[in-house]
Amino acid sequence: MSVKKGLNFSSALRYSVLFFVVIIGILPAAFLFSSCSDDDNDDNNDVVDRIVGSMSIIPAGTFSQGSPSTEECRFDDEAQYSHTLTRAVAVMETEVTRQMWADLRAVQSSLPDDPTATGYGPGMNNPVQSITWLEAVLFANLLSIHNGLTCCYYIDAALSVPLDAMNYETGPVFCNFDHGGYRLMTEGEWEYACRAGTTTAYNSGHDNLTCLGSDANLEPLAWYAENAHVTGGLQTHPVGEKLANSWTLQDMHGNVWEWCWDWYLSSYPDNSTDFRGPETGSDRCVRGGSYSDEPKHCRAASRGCCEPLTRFSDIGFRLARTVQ
Ligand SMILES: [Ca+2]
Repeated sequence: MSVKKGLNFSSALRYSVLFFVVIIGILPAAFLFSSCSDDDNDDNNDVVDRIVGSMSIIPAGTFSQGSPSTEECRFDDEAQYSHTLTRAVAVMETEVTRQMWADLRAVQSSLPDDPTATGYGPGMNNPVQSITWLEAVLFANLLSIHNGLTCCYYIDAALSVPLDAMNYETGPVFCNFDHGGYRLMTEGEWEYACRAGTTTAYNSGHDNLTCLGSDANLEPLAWYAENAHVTGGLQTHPVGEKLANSWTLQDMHGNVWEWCWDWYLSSYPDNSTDFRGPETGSDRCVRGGSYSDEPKHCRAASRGCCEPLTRFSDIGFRLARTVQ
């Protein structure tokens, strides 16, 4: 037989204490998830984000950015230099998908509609595309807010006014790379993450066999112009279907070009540390090639650039976080 106990004074006192403990715990948490300027969860070493999925920790290191002079169909803006990256970053294993966009919008209603031109990739697991650079950094800040992380993007040089849905199209954008929130990678970080220690044209350890047309060395790694046909023409494909590099990153070659932080500069610096591009410019860099590109544009060293407000169906993005 069970006995249902009444609530005596002692129990009421305990429940009252419990109530206030819960309230005191909830209020700061609620504030944390609505602000862009709180402390980062530095002790949160999770590599699976609730919105954007698995992230791989990419260690600091030094590598040769660019392509060797012997690489086939390279371009003049790829001259190699030694680049040291002093910060470890967590990098999304895939490009941002339409489902990720929808999931963030469900909890951050100021995020604009998914800009994807669905005629070039309708599936929810296909990458977001036709996105402007400014929309990409807005997504990053809103994801930081959702996860209680300090935002990286600001609209003032003093880094005091966070970029948000009301101001993201108004002016210059500044990045605090010391903050732990989500951000685009620099070009150097992107190529370092793509190569995963390789020095070849592709991150599998193989060079390209051709500049145009079908390339058997690219086929396992990328959706590109020779294999991305579906009924109706060339399209993006669901993320994560091609082989990962040794740092578990997929679709670094092909599917969609990925926005990076840097303003484009046609020449690299001499040996550099944490190079982040020029202070100003007209075009932001994109990397990796896309479903509509030939093999030469899908090489690890290949560089592209577009104006920040450009919308092309072959440009998407992936995010990273400074973790050390
Ligand atoms: Ca890609």
